[in-house]
Amino acid sequence: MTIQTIATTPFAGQKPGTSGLRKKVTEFQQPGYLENFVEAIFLTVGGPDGLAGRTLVLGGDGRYFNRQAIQTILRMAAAHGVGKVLVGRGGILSTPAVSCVIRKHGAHGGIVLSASHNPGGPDGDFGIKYNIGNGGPAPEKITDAIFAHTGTLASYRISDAGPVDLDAIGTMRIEEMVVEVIDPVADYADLMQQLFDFDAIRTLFAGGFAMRFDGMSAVSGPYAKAIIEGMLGAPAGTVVNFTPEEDFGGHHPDPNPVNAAELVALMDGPDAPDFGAASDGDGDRNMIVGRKLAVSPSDSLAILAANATLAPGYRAGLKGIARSMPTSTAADRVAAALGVPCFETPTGWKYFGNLLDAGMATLCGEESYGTGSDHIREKDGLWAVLFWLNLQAASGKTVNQLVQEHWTRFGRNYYSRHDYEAVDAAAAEQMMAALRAQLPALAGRQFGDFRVRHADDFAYTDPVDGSLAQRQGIRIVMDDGSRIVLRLSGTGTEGATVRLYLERYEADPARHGIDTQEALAPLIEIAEQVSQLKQRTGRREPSVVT
Ligand code: VG1
Ligand code: CO
Repeated sequence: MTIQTIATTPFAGQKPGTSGLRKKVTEFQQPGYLENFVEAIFLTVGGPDGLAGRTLVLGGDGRYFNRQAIQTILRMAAAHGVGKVLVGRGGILSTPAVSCVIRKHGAHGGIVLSASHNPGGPDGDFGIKYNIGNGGPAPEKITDAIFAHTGTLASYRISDAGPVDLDAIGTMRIEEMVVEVIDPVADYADLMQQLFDFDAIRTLFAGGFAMRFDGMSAVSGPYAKAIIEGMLGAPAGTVVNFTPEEDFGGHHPDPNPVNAAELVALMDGPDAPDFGAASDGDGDRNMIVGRKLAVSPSDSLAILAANATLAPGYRAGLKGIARSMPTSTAADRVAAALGVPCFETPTGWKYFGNLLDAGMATLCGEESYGTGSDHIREKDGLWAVLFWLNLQAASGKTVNQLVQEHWTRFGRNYYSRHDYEAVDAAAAEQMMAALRAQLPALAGRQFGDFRVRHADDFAYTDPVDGSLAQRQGIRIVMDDGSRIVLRLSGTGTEGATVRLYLERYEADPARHGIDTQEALAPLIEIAEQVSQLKQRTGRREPSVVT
């Protein structure tokens, strides 16, 4: 084994987006492409003393190219003098498990290989993300530094050692570096047991409570199988699609009513179990489904917050709640009722890290099926599902009852997101520029029953370190609190994806049964009038409505 220095030249566009660097697999397969980005990570996070003696965590969602990338990264880590790498067996670690393992083992950081909800396979997407020592995604100052390094690289360092066996738990060496293959589930399952009342959930299942968890042939399957069936005693067959496939079985591992249509159809039909749930490619998203009711992720955050003390890990109450800007303001009402602060952050989990580290927030959530807490520094799909199981076990109420009662107490925030995927990037940019130009004229403007109270391009100053994130999305807030939000996705790999978020508050319980799109129709119209989204993108309809 020898350490080699390989000459390279920079690749354009290795800029991490909302959640790491995501590109087509074919782009990652270019010689040197992955290596350059990993070299840039190591140069950035090593500091003056390099990475000598440090521990890193490494794993991914099992998608195509995962195993190959892991072998390359291990050989590069060895060349950079890393002391030890903890790698999930088979190269598997869900995103929340990486966060958990980094924290539990006091690692310097970790590398997550995932493009999350993006499709996998040879023609699909791949991704890589660096997480820091708190277990969370690297903040922008680090991702910016990584990007800067990618522009100036002339070489990278790598050991010429052969591939290591990832399939057996155990320890081996590459150069001086220790590679420890760990059980991907154990540390995570242990943490879940500390947070939730597993006895009560076991009793619930023993009493005949029926559930379906759809692993979407992605990474959460092994976790859900071990915890829900193994530890909580749910009958075999409760967890379906539990084997991570390199192409996710050809499915889109994005748990929403469109992509998890089979689960939603089951929950709508005569054979519906009591509870349905699903997770995404890398296991950090969750979908919660009751009978004939897919819970809006924004509502899920609010409901978990309002009932948090039913779970042992949250018995002491919440320090605060944080939500991303496009997420509905349902959680704000709960925070107000609890007398705790509610923070509004830009899209992406990296903005929650400081609030969690500082003890300013306990629960966090995003409208994109992401919910989490201070137990780790990533959103956590299975955690949310276990939280909902705990609520049902402790309260004896169904998902439907919990949701209805919440709306009766706090009012209902009708909410929807319309995605226009893979549209022409220039047209999308022009639309955003035109929106920005209109902002000053929007305030005070009347649109039918709605009057604009406030319109801006969302900017966020981190209350902990003062860092500023600008241009995070156009926000149009009406007098009654209804909102229209427009932003461009930072996770796509084709053209641009425009996201239009719509929210309308309804206090009157007699009006809580309206179809969501109908309730939002006037706002959808105003959004089109202001943005000319359809005309500019040449689309008659959104690609996905959730
Ligand atoms: C999307 C979601 C965002 C989420 C991000 C990563 O980002 O909107 O809320 O944090 O994906 O989720 P964007 O920039 O495409 O809107 V995951 O589960 O793909 O890591
Ligand atoms: Co994800």
